[in-house]
Amino acid sequence: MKFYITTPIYYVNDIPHIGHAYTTVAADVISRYKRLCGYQVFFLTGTDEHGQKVDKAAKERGKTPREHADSMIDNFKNLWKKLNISNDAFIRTTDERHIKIVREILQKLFDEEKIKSRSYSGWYCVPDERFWTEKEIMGGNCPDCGRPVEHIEEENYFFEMSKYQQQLIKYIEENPNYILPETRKNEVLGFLEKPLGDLCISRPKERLSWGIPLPFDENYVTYVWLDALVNYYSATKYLAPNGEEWWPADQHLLGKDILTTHSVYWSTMLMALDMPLPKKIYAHGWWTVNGEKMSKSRGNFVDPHEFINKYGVDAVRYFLMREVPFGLDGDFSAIALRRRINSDLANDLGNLLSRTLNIIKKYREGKIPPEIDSKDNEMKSEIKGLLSGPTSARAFDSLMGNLQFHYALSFIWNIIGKMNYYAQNSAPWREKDKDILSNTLYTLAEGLRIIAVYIYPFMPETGQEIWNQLGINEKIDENKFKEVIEWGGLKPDTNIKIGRQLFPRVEEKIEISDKGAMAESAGLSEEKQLISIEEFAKLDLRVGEIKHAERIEKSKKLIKLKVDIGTEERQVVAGIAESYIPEELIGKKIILVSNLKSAKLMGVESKGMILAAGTNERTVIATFEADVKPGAKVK
Ligand code: ME8
Repeated sequence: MKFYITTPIYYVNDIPHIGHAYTTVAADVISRYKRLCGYQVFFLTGTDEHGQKVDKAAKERGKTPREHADSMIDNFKNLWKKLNISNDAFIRTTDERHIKIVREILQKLFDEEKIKSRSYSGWYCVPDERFWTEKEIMGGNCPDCGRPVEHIEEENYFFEMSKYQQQLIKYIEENPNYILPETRKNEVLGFLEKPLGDLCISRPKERLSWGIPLPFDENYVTYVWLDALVNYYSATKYLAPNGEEWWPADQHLLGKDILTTHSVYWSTMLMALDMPLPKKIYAHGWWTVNGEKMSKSRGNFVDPHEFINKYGVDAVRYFLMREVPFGLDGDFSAIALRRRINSDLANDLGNLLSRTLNIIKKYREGKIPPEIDSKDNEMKSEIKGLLSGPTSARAFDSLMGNLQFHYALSFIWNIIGKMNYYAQNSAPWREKDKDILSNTLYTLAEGLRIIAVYIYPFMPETGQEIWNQLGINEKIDENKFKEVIEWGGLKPDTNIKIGRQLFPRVEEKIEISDKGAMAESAGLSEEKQLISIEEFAKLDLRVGEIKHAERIEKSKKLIKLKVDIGTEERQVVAGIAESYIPEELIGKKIILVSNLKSAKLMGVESKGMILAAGTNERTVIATFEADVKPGAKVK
């Protein structure tokens, strides 16, 4: 079983930022998971080094483009190393062998009269390295990035892309998983409703010398995209393992910014070459900072090194995969990252491990106790059922196969939540019955062993550290996923090795060292922290009395409340089910934000929000010192 996955090859005009890290981490998660499932994986990343953009960056630094590219690639390689990226190869478009293959492909298309010369008049956007027609540009600017375009009039070579328009539409329609997510597929089909032009694939050397010369006319170099896209194929010829046939790729992973070039330019080129198309193209969403595009000139460039140095590599990997459903856009915020570290990593996962190991140390002399099945209970079988067995493996595999990282992690954290609840509620350390204590501790330790396997693709160091602390002297990645998630792998009598705290808690408030970008991204730059009294007055805060409370089925966190606010009874959904049982809420006087836009949570309408504060352990709702009437305004 083979699996070939690629990231885009990144331009070397600048250093990589969190957006580049995002795609690369996602590709790494899939690669690690596939390897665990027994696939032989070829995971390719690399750099795109030709073209006007890189040429310009080199000139600005007083270097030749080649010197500039050579000096930049370690920025990528070092970041991937620091992020524990397990790529099998790193391609550079300046590699001799890549250049040779690009030239062979161009020659073939030219010989078959699929590339022709004609005069060209149009507009070029340097940052996007894209041509646009007169009709497409907007007020002299690129319709995509909004920056000024250059007018170009010259004799050029064209790839007859238009001839493949109908074939491509048919292919996309017949292969519904070719372009994902579905919204992106529909965008591409929408784009293909308009006539597709031919693709200008050359630049005269006197205008741009930094590119691969056309084999049939050395006065021209090839358009950077044609060179770049071929990397996915050329790498299979000189960088892939075992000298086997690796084309077509199973998965191209990229950002939505370059979906057209991949789904239209690359697909039609492959059709013209009579080559198979990649099996899947997945375009993920875009990270912004405070709603704005990230760039050095805007000063909101998020440098992954800074966060890895502060919080550790796995916290950053986890945040990127957990915070935003893959496919959607997200806004990067340091505060959100810190919250995730404290809640999901320190509180949920970290506590579960330290709690389990410390009880084993105290009550079982640091040895994994045996499992005594006859004393099973409901909670235990639920944990067991969720973690191991073919149904769990299938459910997880389907989420991973559809790149639903966010949901895959929620699935695991839901189980971690249940295990923490189990640890707390069976209060094992107070239990007199030795068998029940052993049984509970075995369930927690064995559950953690399996959790470590599930999280390994996302957080390889953490997964392995959990195994080490459980006393397992094996490497997770030397096992097969389906076998290793079978219940019972942990041997009784194993000596545990309590080690470092997995995720120390971090300060959630804005830190002085946070750059402007991060503070702003949390919407809390100094200026923004202060509001006027008029702005405060916009909030309609009312005293409410809770009349009715019930848990929302299938939700761990939500409770549905009926709140009397004097004039009416409001339905409000609150995320407090882990801190309160519904009965104890009845009769409490709370503060309700009564003019909040209504929202649906797990399909239940909520009209307002009750105020509460979080401690390390629980969420506590705000109430009043003395009796106040429902409906009174809170000022
Ligand atoms: O386009 N949010 O290179 P590039 C999410 N060389 N992902 C982001 C991002 C952001 N803000 N910024 C960058 C090129 N990315 C070409 C590709 S491929 C044959 C040639 C990620 O350096 C995302 O994967 O501009 C995006 O598609 C890619 O980096 C663009 O990298």
